[in-house]
Amino acid sequence: MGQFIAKAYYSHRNKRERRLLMLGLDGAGKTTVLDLIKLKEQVQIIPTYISNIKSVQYKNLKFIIWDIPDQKKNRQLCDYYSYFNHGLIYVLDSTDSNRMNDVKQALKIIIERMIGIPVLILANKQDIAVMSVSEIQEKLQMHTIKGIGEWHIQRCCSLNGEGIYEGFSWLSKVLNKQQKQNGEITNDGLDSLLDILNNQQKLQKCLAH
Ligand SMILES: Nc1nc2c(ncn2[C@@H]2O[C@H](COP(=O)(O)OP(=O)(O)OP(=O)(O)O)[C@@H](O)[C@H]2O)c(=O)[nH]1
Ligand SMILES: [Mg+2]
Repeated sequence: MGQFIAKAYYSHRNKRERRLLMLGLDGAGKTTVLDLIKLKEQVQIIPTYISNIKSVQYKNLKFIIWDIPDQKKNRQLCDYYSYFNHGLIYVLDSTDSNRMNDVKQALKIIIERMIGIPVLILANKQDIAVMSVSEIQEKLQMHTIKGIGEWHIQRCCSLNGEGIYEGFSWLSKVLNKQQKQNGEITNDGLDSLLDILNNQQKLQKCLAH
């Protein structure tokens, strides 16, 4: 009986998990966004896993978010992206108009690799922004990317939290809608991925390349 309850609990719990990638150029504010949510939502950091995979409860969903610093150096980690395929949070620095082409290019590469993935773009640092959301939209030309699914650009400031919850709320609505249309998502592969990532030696080797 106990086993049955445990199984039912785990299967219910897993059904509500969504694995999200968090990408963005260096210094865009990814870690600040996650730290902010952590403070407000009592995030439970998975202690034995590498520190930049975090679990955040948002309404009925539990997001497992992988914040990946400096994607250029971590190219080898791209092989693991496909496990975090329920949604993409792309954080961009709204003061950094010089690197918008790099942002556009990075988005194109990842979206063409993960066709149809819902994309939340956090236009961060709006407290000191030099670009408005409409300017960012104009520069990114999201609709021209092959395989683009639902996407949304959210103005935000991760220092004071403005806009962050609106962004997550949009994402959770899209994910809940997809669940209704496509049925429950299973988490095949997550445990093995975390095992791999847990193996620090292998990860270090990846980072060294
Ligand atoms: N003014 C302002 N500064 C911000 C905001 N969000 C982040 N920052 C600052 O931007 C800097 C970089 O933030 P991080 O969160 O470390 O950026 P990151 O994307 O995780 O960077 P990497 O780990 O290097 O890829 C820090 O000094 C933050 O305090 C914001 O909304 N407004
Ligand atoms: Mg960081």
